[in-house]
Amino acid sequence: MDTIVAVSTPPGRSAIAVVRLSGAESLEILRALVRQEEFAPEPNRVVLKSLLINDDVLDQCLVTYFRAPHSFTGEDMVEISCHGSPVVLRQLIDLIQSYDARLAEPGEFTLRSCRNGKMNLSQAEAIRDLISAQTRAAAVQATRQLRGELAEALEPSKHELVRVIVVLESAIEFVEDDLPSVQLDEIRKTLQRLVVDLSRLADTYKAGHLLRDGIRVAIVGRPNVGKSSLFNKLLGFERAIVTDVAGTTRDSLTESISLQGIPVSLTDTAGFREAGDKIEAIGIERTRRAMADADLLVLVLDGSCSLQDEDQEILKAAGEQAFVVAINKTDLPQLANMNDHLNGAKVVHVSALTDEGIPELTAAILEPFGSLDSDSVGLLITDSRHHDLLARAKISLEGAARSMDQAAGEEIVLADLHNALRFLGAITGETTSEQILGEIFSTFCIGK
Ligand SMILES: Nc1nc2c(ncn2[C@@H]2O[C@H](COP(=O)(O)OP(=O)(O)OP(=O)(O)O)[C@@H](O)[C@H]2O)c(=O)[nH]1
Ligand SMILES: [Mg+2]
Repeated sequence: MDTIVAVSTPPGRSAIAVVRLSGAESLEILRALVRQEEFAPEPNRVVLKSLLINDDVLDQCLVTYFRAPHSFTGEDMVEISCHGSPVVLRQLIDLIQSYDARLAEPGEFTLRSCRNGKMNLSQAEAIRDLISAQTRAAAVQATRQLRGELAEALEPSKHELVRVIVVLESAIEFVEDDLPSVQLDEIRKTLQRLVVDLSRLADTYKAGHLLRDGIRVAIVGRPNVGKSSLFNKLLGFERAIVTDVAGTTRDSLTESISLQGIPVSLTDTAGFREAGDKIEAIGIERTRRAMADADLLVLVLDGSCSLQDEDQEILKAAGEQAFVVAINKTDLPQLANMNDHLNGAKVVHVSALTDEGIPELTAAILEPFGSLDSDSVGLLITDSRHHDLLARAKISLEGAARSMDQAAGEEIVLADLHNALRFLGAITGETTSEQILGEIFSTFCIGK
């Protein structure tokens, strides 16, 4: 394997930046950098060294040597913690490249770690997810996957599947007659159980992907009902302008927040009405777009006024989309009959002025997505690739069960069972092709 190098810390100026090297030449390159041919650092021990460039000191750094196989990648590695100066880093990377190392591809350190059996593919993906986690709950799930929980959860199913395959394979090889019906029944039951187990795991994706990717929520309603006031309340600071002038918000505003550990991208929109001028018309067009993009709408009504045509319009525009109705301004005298027009939609009464009902609004926003309190939920499938492979494994198992019911030959049943095993193996990377591996690791950043 050639030796690779990358800056593993983010670009920009910082107190410290870390440069990583991995590959057989790592130690030789370190020796060249410190200009000591005999330099024999103790593995895993940090030492202070001056790195030299054209006889000048480039920087004083802490360097650590990790000897194969006891390193992140399983290869010889060197980590250099230098000062986080883009000028130093540029020169250092150029210098290292002149000593027989090349720039690492995205995710290449982790890819090597997988190839050398230091971690499986789902663990490598967990590193990526942990780094990009937006909330604590998402980070908790990534850490669980990093510890190998997903691979562990799949192990019993894979084990059972292999057992069934062995029975059927040996039936073809050695048994003259068909398998006895008791044994066939047992296999059928095992397949059913596997389908149930894999479905249960696959179903956690509904919640799991929200934890990773978050949900998009748009606050909509006619002008002056208090959309921006509620937006600011949910955000926890005065982001949007609030006035008593109808049509205050002209453009959509989006901010990221965490609601009980779920990343939420929250959008405040321009009030929905017949546009008064060109700017407002564009704003309202953007409201329509935000509505179409949202996973959930918070439809705001003013509880102190009767329902108006514009309110009906927005209810109609919401159409089939998931929405929660927030009847705002409960601190003012309320008109009683509003619920009659809402066809049983989920309704919460709130006041952006007094904070009444804000926790209920938060709960109503999250309700359609299930409870995801990070400490009480089990392992969740968060990655669409894993979900897809589980679904495919399940389909193959169902196919195998059907073939058995139709008394098809063992070969036909086995083809589906082998497919199922391959799909499960691809989750942890045992049966993942080089091309797919390349695609997965290209989603990593450089230096990881
Ligand atoms: N009494 C009372 N007034 C509120 C409440 N929420 C908002 N308001 C007032 O209603 C007016 C409109 O509030 P905004 O938050 O700007 O309303 P909006 O829906 O964003 O309006 P546009 O941006 O024009 O579409 C302001 O004067 C707010 O102070 C509430 O819960 N109670
Ligand atoms: Mg507004």
